[in-house]
Amino acid sequence: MAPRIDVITLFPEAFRSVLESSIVGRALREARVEVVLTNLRDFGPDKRGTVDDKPFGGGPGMVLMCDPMFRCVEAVKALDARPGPVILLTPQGERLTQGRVRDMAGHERLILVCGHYEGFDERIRTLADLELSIGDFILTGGELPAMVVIDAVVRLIPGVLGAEDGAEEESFSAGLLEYPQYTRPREFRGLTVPEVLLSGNHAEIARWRAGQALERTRRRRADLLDRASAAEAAVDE
Ligand code: 4G3
Repeated sequence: MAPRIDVITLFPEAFRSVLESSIVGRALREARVEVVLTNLRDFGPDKRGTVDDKPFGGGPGMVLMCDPMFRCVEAVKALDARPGPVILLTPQGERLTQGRVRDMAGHERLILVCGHYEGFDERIRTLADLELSIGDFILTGGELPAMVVIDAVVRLIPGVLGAEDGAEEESFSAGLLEYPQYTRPREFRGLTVPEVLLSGNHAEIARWRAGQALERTRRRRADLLDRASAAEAAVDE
């Protein structure tokens, strides 16, 4: 059975672009994943669908209320028998990494919750198995972070990318940045392609690429290099 991603949001229509994008759209059409959007507003107490209120203690802005969110998460859980982690997208969460994306892709079900306004009632956090942040910046809502999670997870579902792309993920999720790539023409406005790539010597090409990936990582993202030292040994061979 295809994995299922539920999204709880006040702006379900915002997800159209991602769900209709070429790769995620095809995965949905081929039923390799199911994405179900639930509008939190449907769980508000009145006809308006009010889901926020003024903060106790005063202060600016509005806060998402407990009752609509609790009932919504409970209802969404009941839509499918399979269990799965409830994940809140918040700036206070653990940082999203490829490793956490891989963990999420291993679940048959994910329930993503998008916060809004100035935040949510602190008690809503008790619904979450995990809080995730896509980076140290504030957005107007959790929708874009949820779309980032959907895109990153769906591309890891077997069959979603071609076999070659899948293999690529294996080697470069080892923690190195990608090596430089080139295509025709061999010379463009005086910019040339490294000779080794035209040599046909596949062992030498592999060695060059590994060295480039390592060097690029050292220059741009030295923080990633601890995990990549194993790759260094391969280049030294
Ligand atoms: C909850 C996530 C939600 C509390 C959400 C703001 C950035 C991220 C929100 C709150 C978000 C992120 C909605 N902004 N970095 N905004 O992943 O203060």
